[in-house]
Amino acid sequence: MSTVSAHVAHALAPHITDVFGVMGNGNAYLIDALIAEGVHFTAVRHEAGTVAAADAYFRTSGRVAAATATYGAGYTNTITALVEAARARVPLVLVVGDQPTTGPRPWDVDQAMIGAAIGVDTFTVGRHDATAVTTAAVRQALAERTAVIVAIPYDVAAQEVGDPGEPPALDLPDRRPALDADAVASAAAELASARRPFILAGRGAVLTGAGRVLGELAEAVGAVTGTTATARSVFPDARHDVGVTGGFGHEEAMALVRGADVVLVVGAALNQFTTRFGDLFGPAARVIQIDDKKDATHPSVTRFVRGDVAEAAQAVLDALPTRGASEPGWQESVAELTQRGLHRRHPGDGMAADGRLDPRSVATRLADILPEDRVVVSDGGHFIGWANSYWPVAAPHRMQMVGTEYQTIGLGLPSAVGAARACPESTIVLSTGDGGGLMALADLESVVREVRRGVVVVWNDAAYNAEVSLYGRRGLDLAPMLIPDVDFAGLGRALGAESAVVRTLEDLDSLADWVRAERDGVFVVDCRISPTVVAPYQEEIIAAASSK
Ligand SMILES: Cc1ncc(C[n+]2csc(CCOP(=O)(O)OP(=O)(O)O)c2C)c(N)n1
Repeated sequence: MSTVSAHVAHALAPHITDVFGVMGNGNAYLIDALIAEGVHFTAVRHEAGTVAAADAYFRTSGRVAAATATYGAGYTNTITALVEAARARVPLVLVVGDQPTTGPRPWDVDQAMIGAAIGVDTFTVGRHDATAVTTAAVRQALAERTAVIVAIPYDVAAQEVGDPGEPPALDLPDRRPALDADAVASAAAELASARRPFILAGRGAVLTGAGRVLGELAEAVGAVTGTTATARSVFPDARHDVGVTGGFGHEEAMALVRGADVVLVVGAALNQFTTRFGDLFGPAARVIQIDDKKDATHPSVTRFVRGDVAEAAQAVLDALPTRGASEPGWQESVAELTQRGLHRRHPGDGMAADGRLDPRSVATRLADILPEDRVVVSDGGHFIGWANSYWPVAAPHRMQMVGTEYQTIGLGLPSAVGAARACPESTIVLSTGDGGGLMALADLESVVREVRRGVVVVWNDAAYNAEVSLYGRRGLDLAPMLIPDVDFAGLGRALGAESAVVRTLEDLDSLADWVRAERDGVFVVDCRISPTVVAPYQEEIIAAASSK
């Protein structure tokens, strides 16, 4: 005999390796059954972390994400992370308890309605359909690349319902939009005629594994390439790549991009950050966009090709009438830039006038210290500019910016746990602010317990500096934007990590020694940086906000 929860676990097990969870009355039987099925269970300490860890597990490994929480309060604690996963097109199954089939108890809420409100479908299992319903949920998560909820009503979770039998085949429907051959041919002709072509790849290129074909396309037309912040290093050949575009980009490289006459945008939505609030491309540039969305996502787009990103890029490559039409020296201009310091950034002044560290100097020194096998996980906040501009990225899965789609902070610590499960052989480096770090503090315990080898970099400026730099300048009361000097090194030590408070650049030597010793464990570097050094990308945001 086996329970409804065991049927759910049995249907899930062929599709997942890992599940991240917090246990409660609503999912106790499920977790037990998943473990019995051989699925690896990782405990996190806050339910937001269950989804955040699973989401980062997918982003880093490409494998289906799974999380679990109990009903009611456990479920509602997951919502912010769940919105992020759904909007970031992460195939994720969240299994939760739910109100009994007999109706809500005083501590229940209408969970399916909350799911509907955030655009995430709920698949509620019954006594006799748990296997089929769970399989349908997995099918939707994968076919639509989205998050789904499997809900187990409280009164059926532990009911014995007999042998689950073999789960039905997944039979994934092909949801790729049909390619318009004329649109492909026109895009290919336009690209082939370009004198200074530029190919910009975004996360859609990473998600569909388009890196190789985009590399061939760039080679065929003689294009300069670049990426959005979430697709760094997707092009296999770095020689003609200007790296990240937008506010994290290098000034001269962005000037080069502005000189492009034809731009091919692949799997990038062209948001305000990528486009530098509209300034990335020259006014005369023709902009071709390949995306699976219904329509072009930006007014600058002059030609839209709808399709699966990798498939459409391949079709454009196949349809090229000529090869290598670009201006002599166009691609080589990237090499010149590289010689002149494309990958070097302002080294900072060591110390800022307020006696705290210049974050640019810390970022520069950390770029030397951090091991090359790293997977960087970055939470959100003003500090994101430092890791993104100063630390090279070896492959797309080695830099994960979490929370970007929903613009949420506070998912960094549990995301590091998911990345560690995805890449156990790598050093996991978390880049977090003090604000986001405190929001997710419960899962510092999970990081110390679960990350085999990791470094937690806290950009500790005693402030919500994204706010200080914007609203502080406008004269709003600073007090709510400030945070006391929190001792993250002490917090780390209390939970079993090694750590250092970093007040001078020399204080980073202990981290360098630790990295050199190649020891396992987690090292918390509590970097006391100055809030007065504002990142260039943030200046762009401030300028755009004040021109409105
Ligand atoms: C869940 C959530 N709450 C609040 C915000 C607004 N917000 C954006 S950045 C930020 C400050 C983050 O502070 P910290 O982590 O210390 O990084 P810093 O900006 O100081 O570099 C805040 C509060 C948000 N994006 N998400």
